[in-house]
This record gives sequence, structure tokens and C-alpha cells, in this order.
Amino acid sequence: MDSEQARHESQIHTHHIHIDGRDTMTDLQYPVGKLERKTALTDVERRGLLQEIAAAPANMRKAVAGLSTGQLDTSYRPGGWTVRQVAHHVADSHMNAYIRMKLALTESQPAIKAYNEKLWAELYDGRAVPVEVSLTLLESLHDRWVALLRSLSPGDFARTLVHPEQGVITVDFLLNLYAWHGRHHVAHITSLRDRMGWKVEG
Ligand code: NI
Repeated sequence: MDSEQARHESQIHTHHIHIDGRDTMTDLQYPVGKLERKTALTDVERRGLLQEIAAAPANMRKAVAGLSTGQLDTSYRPGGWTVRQVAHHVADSHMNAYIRMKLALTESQPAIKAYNEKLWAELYDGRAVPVEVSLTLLESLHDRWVALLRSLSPGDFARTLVHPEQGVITVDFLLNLYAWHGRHHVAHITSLRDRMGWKVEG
């Protein structure tokens, strides 16, 4: 994600569509609501979020199941990424997330690097590679990520890192952020399917 929220918020001002007083563009962009920032989590919260991260690859696989090439190359909202770009973006983002967590777990408050997610999504692999490539990538990545997360102590979750835009954040913050992030993007695809009446398999 990476300042995705900030970037989306600035976009909202240029792309608002109001129908019957409802902010339709915000509904399309935030089908599961905006991120609720959390710095420190309880044990119960961590367990729930860990389950969400564990379930994200299967949820993404289900969200894109049975879609045609034309459907995969449809934008989830006007001016937004295609379904294919969304799937590849989640892989881009979660690879960065995993590395950020490992940096935080092995260095003293490391400074991490942002990346330009919009330009990453426009590179050839993000626009054109079969979604299956990122589905299997996500499955492997999340297997390792969840194994790592399950091994952490409360002190590990409190470790800090410095994000260029968010400032000092914790591993807990990242856990909460990326659990939301997976749900957020899966819902872009499932809500598009709903609106388009595209059949859901199984
Ligand atoms: Ni994102």
C-alpha cells in the first residue's frame, strides 16, 4: 500500500461523483472502509489479523476465478487499475511488506523505502502477466509470512521502523495495515463482479 490512502484521498477530490448525495467514488475505492490505523494490538486482535493474512491468497484466487481475459483487463472503477493490475499490485505490496517486517525484526528502527506503486502497476509484468503468477506468488509469500508472524513475541510486534511518509510505525501497525490491504483489494474485485453481474464459480 504505501501512502495509498493519502494518494487515494488526493484523488478523491478530483474524481468525486455524487449520486443521490452518496459519495459513489469513495464507495468504489473503499468497499471495506478506510484503514483504521493502530499502533499497538492485543493478542486477540493479532490472532484475528493473522488469520486474515493467512486467508488472503485464497480470497484473491476466489475473487478472480473464472474471469475471462477481457474481464481481467477491466478497471474496477473509472480510472482505476484493472483486475489484473490489482492482483499483481497486492503481490508487489505484500513482498515489500514482508521485507519491511523482516528489516524491523533484524535492525534497530530501520528506515524503509517507499515505492511508486502506480508506476510499478504500469510496468509490463503488472499489466500483462497472467494473474496465476501472482496467485501462486501470494500463496508462497503468505505461507512464509504467516509462519514468521506466528513465531513472534509481543516484544517483536512492538518493534519499530521508519516509513518516509508514515513516520515511526510498529510491526503491529504493519500487521493491521496489510490485513486491511488484502481485504481492500479483494473487495475491489468482488464488488466489480457484483456490479457487472459476473458469475462467481463454486
Ligand atoms: Ni494497495
